[in-house]
Parts: sequence; structure tokens; C-alpha cells
Amino acid sequence: MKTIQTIILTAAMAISGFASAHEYKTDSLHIDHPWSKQVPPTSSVAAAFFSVMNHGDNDDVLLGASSPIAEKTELHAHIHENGMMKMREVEQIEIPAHGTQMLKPGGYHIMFFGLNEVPKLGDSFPVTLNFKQAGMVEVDVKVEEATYMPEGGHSDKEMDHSHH
Ligand SMILES: [Cu+2]
Repeated sequence: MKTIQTIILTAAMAISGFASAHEYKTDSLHIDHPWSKQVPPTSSVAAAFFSVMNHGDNDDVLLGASSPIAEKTELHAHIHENGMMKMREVEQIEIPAHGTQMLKPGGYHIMFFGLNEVPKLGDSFPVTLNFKQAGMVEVDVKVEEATYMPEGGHSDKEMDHSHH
């Protein structure tokens, strides 16, 4: 009996494509695969990314985030300034009605400062997202390799080449 269960589980994972994919849904929001880029064990900062779809008729806004792994959590954007990429804190991230907002390397992201523990590759850590309309949404952020790029993140391909 145990063998059969194992086979069924394996098949289900194969069908879903990525065993590590995970998603969260509220009435109107669909948050896909929150992930964090692996950082060195001595790092005091980390960042998290995900895509969020708004299936509702009203705009929503990400107002903030918090996590027990960090002393401080900020919403960040990357901006180009004099040919340099710089990070800057933003007060909120818009999620337009019937639209998708991508948090990804080189764009919007959630930034963790003063890490209490440095998340390791394959680990997950909890983050609470605070949306204006949807309210508090708890997600698990999965730590991926530094080279990881989610599907739909193709606009970063040029940047990616510069690292090699
Ligand atoms: Cu940042």
C-alpha cells in the first residue's frame, strides 16, 4: 500500500511541473512562488520576490511586510541613475485591478535588514504581507540559488549575462 501511495505522490509532483512551486490565494489576489535569493552565511541582508495577480475589480496596494527572520523589512525599488542601479525604499507597491505586479531582481523587491538567521538554500521562512484591500497574507518564502529566475522574468536576461 505504501508503494502505491508513493507512486501517486510522485506522479502528482511530475504533473505540477515544479515540486517546489507554491502559491497563495485571497479573494482577489494570487501570489505565486515567493522566493529569496541565496545569500552568503555572513550576510545581514536578503531580498524576496514573487508575482502577484489581481483578479479583482479594485486596485490593491502592498503597504508593507514583516518577517521574524529580520529586524527590519522594507519595500524597495531599483532605479537607474547615471548608469548605476540603485535601490530605494518605496512606501507602497501598486497591484492594479486585473493586472500583475512582478517583484523580481532588478525591480521591486522586499528587503530584509538585520537578519536574525541567514536562510539557507532550500529553506523557507515566513513573511507577512500587508495589503490595503486583501489585508494580511502569510506566505512562505523559499530560498533559491543565486542564478534562479522565475518564469516570466525574461526581461532580466540581459542583466543575467553580465554576471557570467
Ligand atoms: Cu533592496
